Amino acid sequence: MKKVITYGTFDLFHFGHLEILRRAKELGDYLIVAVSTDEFNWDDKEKRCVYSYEERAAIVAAIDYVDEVIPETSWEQKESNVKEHLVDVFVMGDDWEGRFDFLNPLCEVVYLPRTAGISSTEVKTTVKNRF
Ligand code: C2G
Repeated sequence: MKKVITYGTFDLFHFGHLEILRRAKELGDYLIVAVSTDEFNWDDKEKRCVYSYEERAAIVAAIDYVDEVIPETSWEQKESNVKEHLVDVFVMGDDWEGRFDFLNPLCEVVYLPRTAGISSTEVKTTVKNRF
């Protein structure tokens, strides 16, 4: 079984998130998604989410492409995750190009093109301006 992993906040889940999960799953048979916790988002990414970790994780877990959801609590957990879960492929959007190449000896590292024209920030702006 070829195992794939990817990481993200997945707040205000949108088509760009769906597309990265779809393409990540195409690279293997089993997709693990690490969803960043509220504490990690606030302490390390200075991101304040609309939805809580529990809500974001539940939405991601409900996606057909996703086989397992784990919490992302630190930047440093990726190497241990890859080892513990026997991951074959590490996937991120290409806004992260090069940032995780250090994982190369452990697994294949793939950066996929972001879906243009959508982001959680743009969703917030659209909702604010349009409604
Ligand atoms: N993404 C995408 N297209 C978009 C928006 C996002 O392909 N239009 C991808 C991102 O490149 C990322 C994933 O969707 O791979 C999740 O994006 P975010 O929820 O914004 O996550 P991020 O803040 O990038 O956190 O340790 C890594 C971090 O947890 C990633």
